[in-house]
Amino acid sequence: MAPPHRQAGRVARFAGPFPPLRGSVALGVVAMAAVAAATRWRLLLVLSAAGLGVTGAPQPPNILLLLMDDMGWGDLGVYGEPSRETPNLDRMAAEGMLFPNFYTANPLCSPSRAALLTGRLPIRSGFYTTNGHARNAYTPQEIVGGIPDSELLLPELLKEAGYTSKIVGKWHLGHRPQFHPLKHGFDEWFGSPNCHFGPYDNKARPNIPVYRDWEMVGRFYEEFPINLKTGEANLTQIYLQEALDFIKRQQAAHRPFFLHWAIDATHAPVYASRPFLGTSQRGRYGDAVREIDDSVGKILHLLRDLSIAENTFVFFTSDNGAALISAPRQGGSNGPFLCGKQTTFEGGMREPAIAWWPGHIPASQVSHQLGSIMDLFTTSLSLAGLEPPRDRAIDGLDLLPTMLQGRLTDRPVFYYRGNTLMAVTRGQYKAHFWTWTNSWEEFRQGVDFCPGQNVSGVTTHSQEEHTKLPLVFHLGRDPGERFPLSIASTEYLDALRQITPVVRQHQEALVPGQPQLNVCNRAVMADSQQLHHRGSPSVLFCCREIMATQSKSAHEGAARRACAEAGQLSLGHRGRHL
Ligand SMILES: [Ca+2]
Repeated sequence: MAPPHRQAGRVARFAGPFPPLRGSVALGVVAMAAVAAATRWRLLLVLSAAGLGVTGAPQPPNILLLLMDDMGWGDLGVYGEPSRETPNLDRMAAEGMLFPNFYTANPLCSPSRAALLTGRLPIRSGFYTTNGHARNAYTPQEIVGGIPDSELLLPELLKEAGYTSKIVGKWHLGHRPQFHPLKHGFDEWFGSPNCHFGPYDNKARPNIPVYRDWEMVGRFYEEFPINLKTGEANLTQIYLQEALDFIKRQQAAHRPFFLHWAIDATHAPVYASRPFLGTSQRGRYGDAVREIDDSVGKILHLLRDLSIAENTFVFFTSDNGAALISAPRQGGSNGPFLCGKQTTFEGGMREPAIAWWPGHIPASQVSHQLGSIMDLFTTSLSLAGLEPPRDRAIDGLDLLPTMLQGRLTDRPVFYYRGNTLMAVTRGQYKAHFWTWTNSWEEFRQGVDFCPGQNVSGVTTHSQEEHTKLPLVFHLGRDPGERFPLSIASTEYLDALRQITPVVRQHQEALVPGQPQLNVCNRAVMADSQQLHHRGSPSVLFCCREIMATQSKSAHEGAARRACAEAGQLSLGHRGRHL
């Protein structure tokens, strides 16, 4: 018998027609037709599943999630980028629905990707670290954690409705064999487990591998060259072909598909192929965006050519805000928003977002729904006629009523760094309980998450606690978070009255997952073989932490000896300066 979560996940839903439209003339007939169609195939799915002999049931819609890497809210023409170099994405928005208030779940790659595929805040799935307050974490090569088996990923659940799933591009949910995407529901993979940093010397640290399904087919900077000097790499073209081939094959086989196109040309070091290099007014970063835009145009064109556009739901967004530490040469734009990647200001968390499903989502709509990357999980299940698992907290909303009927749902947005709840938005009000950009130490070395944007008392370089008197901003009037409301104002008190109970409820119910992204896993560090990356900052950090503890556990003792053997720390003062 299937375990309970499987049973919960496989329930095909027939919820009856959506409730009547609420007075939106613009949405009228098209939305009604979409609702009717969605309802019809759900009914057929249920009848079919119940063995009532229904044959030839229409397929649930294909799902195509286009996830960008470090692309900012302000990088598309439709979001106001002055060069207007994204005609295909702008057209996609004109044919679909734009979400100006759409958020990721963490301002860093790994946790936000885990959130998309699980529908859960990273604090629940374990995609955080306990190594330091408010510390963001991800999965570089030496992190041994990854997506736990206990998490249910979107492709695993979609399998129950007959979907074939492929991920193209960056996985970033763990590089060890047990975390491989094909062990977590994907049927196919072409891409890498990590960022395309490098080149490395291939001795102490190998270049990042590239996989086709189970097989490693090469490495970045070797079989898959990236020229750091010129910015030339053919990767976006390869990822485009992977997408087009997959779509054609699934269409020919009449199978519903889920394609997660998680490409990374806009993550530093940014790259583009030769025909796009030097073509943007924005420099190399713009070249990368132009190639992505062109590729999205080709993908949507293929869907039309194959006559499956009306049966394919497409959503475009990014995993976190633009990396301003690399801007303007290697990083994008967060438009009017404060700071960028790594921070819980709007620039780190608010993302470009476009939904496209011709004949269903009415064209040229702007939705002010507060949306989240985690909604893509729940919405995709809804499209497949599935319900989210009932045995765990799910943070994603089903956005279909928003997209098909224009309905708005009141919901908070939680902004985490690591395991620290930094801020919460409800409606137009955002309350910061902690402010922090990066440490003074880093800042003095030239690392700046908010270049040219310092706001006194807001973009702080020490961790400032405001849990008793949060900093509150009205994001409608002040999207750049520059003018905190006066704590003596009625508006401030009203805003807190709305937000405080939401925070209390969230924190009381929260059950954090086992942290997966600690750089300092004692059991692993005890193995001196694991210290082969001994020059890396995370190993140095871990050794320093191990040496500072007094624990007498076996793992701890072995880890201490391994660190000492690796020559990282000689029990003396050197560690304090690492
Ligand atoms: Ca990213």
